[in-house]
Amino acid sequence: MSAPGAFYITTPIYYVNDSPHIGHAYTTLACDAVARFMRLDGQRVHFLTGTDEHGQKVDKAAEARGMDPQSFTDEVSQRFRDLVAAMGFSNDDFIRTTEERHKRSVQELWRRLVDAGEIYLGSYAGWYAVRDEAFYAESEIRDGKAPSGAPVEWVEEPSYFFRLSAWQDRLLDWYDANPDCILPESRRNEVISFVRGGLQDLSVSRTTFKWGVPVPGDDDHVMYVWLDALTNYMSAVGFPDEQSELFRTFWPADVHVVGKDILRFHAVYWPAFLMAAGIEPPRRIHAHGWWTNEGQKISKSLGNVIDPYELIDRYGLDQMRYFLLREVPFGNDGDFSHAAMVRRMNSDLANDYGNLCQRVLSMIGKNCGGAVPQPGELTADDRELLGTAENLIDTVRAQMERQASHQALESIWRVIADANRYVDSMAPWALRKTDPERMATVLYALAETIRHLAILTQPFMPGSSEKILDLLNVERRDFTALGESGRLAPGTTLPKPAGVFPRYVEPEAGA
Ligand code: ME8
Repeated sequence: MSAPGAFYITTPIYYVNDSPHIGHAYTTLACDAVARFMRLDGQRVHFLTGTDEHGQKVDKAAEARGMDPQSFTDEVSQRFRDLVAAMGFSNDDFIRTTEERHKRSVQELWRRLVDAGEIYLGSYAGWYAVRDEAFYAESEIRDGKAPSGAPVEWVEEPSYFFRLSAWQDRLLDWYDANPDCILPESRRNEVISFVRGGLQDLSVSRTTFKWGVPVPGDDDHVMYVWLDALTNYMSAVGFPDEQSELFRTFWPADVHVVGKDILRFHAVYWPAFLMAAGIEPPRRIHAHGWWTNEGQKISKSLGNVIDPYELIDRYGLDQMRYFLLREVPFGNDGDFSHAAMVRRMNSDLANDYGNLCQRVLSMIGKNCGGAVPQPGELTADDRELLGTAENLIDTVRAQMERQASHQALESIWRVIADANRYVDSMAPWALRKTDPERMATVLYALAETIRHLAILTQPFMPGSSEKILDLLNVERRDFTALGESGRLAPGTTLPKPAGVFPRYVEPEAGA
């Protein structure tokens, strides 16, 4: 993996044939939560996203708009950058495959593959799906379509080939030696059985259009867009300068997060290219599932594409982030529905987390002079709640090491439920008159629990967590502040409490 203490995570680079939608936002969000978590946990993180700008699909989209491909890609790539800003993503870099640093890197990879005898000139005659930018064997074509449903066209042209067929056993050995290199397990099994079924040499250049990186020494060919695109993960950390600090620190990548549609490219072709060039393959490829909209496949022709900006406007950024990360086990398919979104927003956020913070902070505001209360001796119940909050990091860390944000959130919400039960059973409002010292202890234990919760929810809901930590006047917010070392100091003045998670209320009809 990256050097000790370093962590490199990537999203796919998105095609610039179209505007970003919820699927793109989701993949980058999944990475953002992990990247933020690792930073708070003291790792040096490199989080990369970007755009895939070459190939026939983008070329055709530019042509359809009557634009030259470079101006077209400049325009559409900017929309992906705008989404990064709107979603508050914390990526450290944004790569475009039309940048010089990338062209230099992919041409060097090509030369190394040629030097290693892994590329030869031949000619291709077969099916190609522009929508998938993928070659398909005759046996894969059903009713004139690719297995993905994409239309195919017959292509015959001179082509360079990569000797993929020679890599079958070494790929199988690699999967075998690295049980977690493809997640989830069900997808790993699919990849292994695909490779066991035998591999064909792969066409890695095209001659019928020009929009790509030229093949070194043969300008008639541009490189196959997937060889070009996959290499972005290395270009961004300085390849071919393998002695650079960036490359030595971050290569091989710890995890490439991808949608299930592009797993084969990442889990078969990419490690084969790298091993063939004598470069270490990535540590993990984690494939997530597909979002549908109110039960329907998302597609432009159905007109049901979900615009991330609309979700942010309607529900709020952190609410949307929470929903996407919590609703679906990472790796599974998931459905977006308004009803499910509102349920999560009102029940998990407003009722469970929001209400806990609101109750505790307003009781402190009213009954403790607006300052962190001075606790008395802790009872077994108090210690149990605090212990649960303090130990939460161990559980969540193990879950985040497997990119399982949904599990991490479930674990955090179990502690929120514990804390709410504790409030109900301790009834601090009743202690106010009968035993104010005990009330102060209970509110202190709760404030400390909320401090832990808010530190841990930062990767998922950065803005709201920040507000809660502000309300507790907490300065140190990384994970070293968890436990005793960051304890709230009794007597610290707190700002006036304010609600953090509003309830969703349906707009009045006609409003
Ligand atoms: O494939 N649900 O780019 P792309 C979940 N350029 N995720 C979705 C989704 C949905 N309905 N729709 C899209 C490419 N995605 C290549 C990648 S990488 C070297 C090159 C997400 O613009 C998901 O992550 O078609 C999927 O893998 C990605 O968008 C495909 O983006």
